[in-house]
Amino acid sequence: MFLEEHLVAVPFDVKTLVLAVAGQSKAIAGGFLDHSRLAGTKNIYGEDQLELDKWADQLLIDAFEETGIVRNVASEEQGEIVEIVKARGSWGITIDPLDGVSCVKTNLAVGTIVGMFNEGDVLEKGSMMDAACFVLYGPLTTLVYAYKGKGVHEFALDKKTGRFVLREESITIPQGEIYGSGGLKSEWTDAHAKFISELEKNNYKLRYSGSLTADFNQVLHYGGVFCYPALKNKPEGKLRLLFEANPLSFIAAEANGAGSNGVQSILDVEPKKISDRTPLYLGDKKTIALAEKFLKQ
Ligand code: P6P
Repeated sequence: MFLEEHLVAVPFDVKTLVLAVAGQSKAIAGGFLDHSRLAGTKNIYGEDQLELDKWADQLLIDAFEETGIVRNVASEEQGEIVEIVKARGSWGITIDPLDGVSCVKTNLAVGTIVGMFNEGDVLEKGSMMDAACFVLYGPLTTLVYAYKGKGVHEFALDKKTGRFVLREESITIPQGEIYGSGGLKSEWTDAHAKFISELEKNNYKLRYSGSLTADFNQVLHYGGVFCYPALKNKPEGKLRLLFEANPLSFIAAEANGAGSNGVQSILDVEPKKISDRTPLYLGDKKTIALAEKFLKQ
């Protein structure tokens, strides 16, 4: 089954938005060689932007504008929310155009992460999200989408035909024994260090690539947990609430898993500003419950 056929099961607007991402992902997948120089600019987090970041960002913003149904786009690469005045629709979109872009240098998988709100307010809690998707640029280019209540489904790009073909339907996160944790061990809080030590005592295996989308995708298929915790000198952690934590927590929850900041569901966190960061634990329900048991102490 092709992506466009599978999307018949969701509202037409959601189909339009997911297909807009799928369309641009083909251009992005083909652009890594030509756009990997530094752009000489920094994003709202003060991080150096590659040409890739800005190029992928503009491709996606233009594609969402082209749909005619998107009113606001909040992007990790833009300082402010991009208002699309002539839009006839009211969708609000969050994008991390190229998450993990520093991994392009070492040819590791990187991703595009998208959140979709039909009422247009991208600063709503993640629980108000209607749909989310991510693209993973690895040995395969895969697209995973979720619409509220309709499960999580994965497609792979057939580069011979340019079409996304169903690879796995109704994915649920199994109880697994993989863990990945960001941050320097010396910066981990005692609670997080005790959690990781408990995982290792229970034979969890370390898998960490430095690319959130790739590391989450591994947990989506094999279970366990990906975490980027609060650190001693960074209580808010590193990852972005709107652009990374919310869409991936939405997908995790739709796959019968969970996303937490260590004390509560990410989807219940009230964003304050578009640049909010958050500690993040994504994984199977049992492992996330164990994380919260340690982190709440
Ligand atoms: P560190 C990539 O820069 C990113 O935002 C996520 O994709 C990834 O999980 C994390 O940062 C890696 O951070 O500190 O391990 O390099």
